[in-house]
Amino acid sequence: MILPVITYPNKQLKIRSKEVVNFDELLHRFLDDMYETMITSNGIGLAAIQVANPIRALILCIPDDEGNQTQENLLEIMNPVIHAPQGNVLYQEGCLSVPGFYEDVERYEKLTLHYQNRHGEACMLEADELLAIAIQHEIDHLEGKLFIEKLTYNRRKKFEKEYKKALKEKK
Ligand code: Y12
Ligand code: CO
Repeated sequence: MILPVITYPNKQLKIRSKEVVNFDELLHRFLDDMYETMITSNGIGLAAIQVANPIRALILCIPDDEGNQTQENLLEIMNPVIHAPQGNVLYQEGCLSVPGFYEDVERYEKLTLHYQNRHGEACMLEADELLAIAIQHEIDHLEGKLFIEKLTYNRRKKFEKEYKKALKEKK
């Protein structure tokens, strides 16, 4: 089932999501719906709060070298914790909850991630490049933060003006 994606400035995006405790059929069905929603929307990452569920769950599907998003590359991540972040990198980010806006954001270059999979099993991965950036972007959603909050004052002002104008034109 495709779920509606909440967009800025919806206040739900500011909620700090709660730990996942039940790794049951309901969670599995929800993760499947998140995947369908993300792929249909041309996304590479989605946090549960973006579809109005305030739990610490996110999914990522980074395209391979040919640009294909295969289900083999799907990561389902519950209760993530970042360890040993290293370096810094700038990357132009976009978000399904802030449609039509892309801006450079600074992130850690590499990190280790501890998390649980859909069965509640403890997992660990080492991430760099786009995966490391996407993990940080999605974990920020779990904290109720959007990438636009990392912009400088002037860039944020420019964003608010452009975004409001785009919203008006959509109506
Ligand atoms: C690097 C930067 C950000 C992330 C987080 C995941 N972000 C996305 O998946 C963004 C997807 C996105 C898709 C859009 O739709 C189309 O391109 C058709 C889009 O378009 C519009 O808003 C018009 C914007 C964002 C991971 C890694
Ligand atoms: Co996002």
